[in-house]
Amino acid sequence: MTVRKNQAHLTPTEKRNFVDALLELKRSGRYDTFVTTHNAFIMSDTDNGDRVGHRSPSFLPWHRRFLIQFEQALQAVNPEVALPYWDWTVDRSPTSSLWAADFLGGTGRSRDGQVSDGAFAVTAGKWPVSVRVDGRGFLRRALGSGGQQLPTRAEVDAVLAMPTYDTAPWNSASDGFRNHLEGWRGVNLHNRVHVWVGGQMGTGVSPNDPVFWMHHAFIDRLWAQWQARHPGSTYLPAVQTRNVVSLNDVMRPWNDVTPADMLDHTRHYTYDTAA
Ligand SMILES: [Cu+2]
Repeated sequence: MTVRKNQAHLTPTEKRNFVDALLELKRSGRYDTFVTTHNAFIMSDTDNGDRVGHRSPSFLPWHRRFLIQFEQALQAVNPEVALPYWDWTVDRSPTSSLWAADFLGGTGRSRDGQVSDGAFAVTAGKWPVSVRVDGRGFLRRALGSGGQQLPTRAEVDAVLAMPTYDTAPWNSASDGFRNHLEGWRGVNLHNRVHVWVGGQMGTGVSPNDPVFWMHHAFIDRLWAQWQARHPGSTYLPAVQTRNVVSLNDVMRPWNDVTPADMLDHTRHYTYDTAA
């Protein structure tokens, strides 16, 4: 059974296995297919039109399915690997071990944002950024440079306390748990973390940065925590609704999975701790 652990608690061997599996997916070309898929949905998900991956109720089940598929690709390289999660309410500094050279490498240099240490630095030769929205083919970051802080535990708890999963109009204007977690409304959790990392993480090709998976694994864990806190609440909308994925509609691009299928993560993996 796959157990997703807090990245801060990984052993040196677990870190190396994770990094090596990422590099192998990159080398084989498989990694970039995930970046391409994510960007296609970022480009097509709109507030007043069809929306599946983002700014809609299916943001959470869509990313859960996307991460499961990615984790399965990693496990085809090394069955020991599971996706770690990054609790950015605790590990909230550019000096966290997450950003050390033996794991993801650090922030970008001031001149052009280029990450210059660790396995994902372009100078290490194994992490070309090929699926891109500008001319720069190297991994970039600007950790915390926008002046914003990462969300606090208190801010997370206030969002976890919201009892309603999502509300009409089911987009970036909605009230409810999903949109506050996604960050278009309120204190801003998920979106703010993308901006805090900067570089490709602030764009539609955000999966170019391996921290994407750890950020989304933590968002996914917060969804599981919300479910545990609100056992009487469930995914909404439950009935068919124009332009959005209701409980029993299939989701693109897989077309064989519904939000209902994604509600119980324990069929696929567990977390190291429940809370
Ligand atoms: Cu995201």
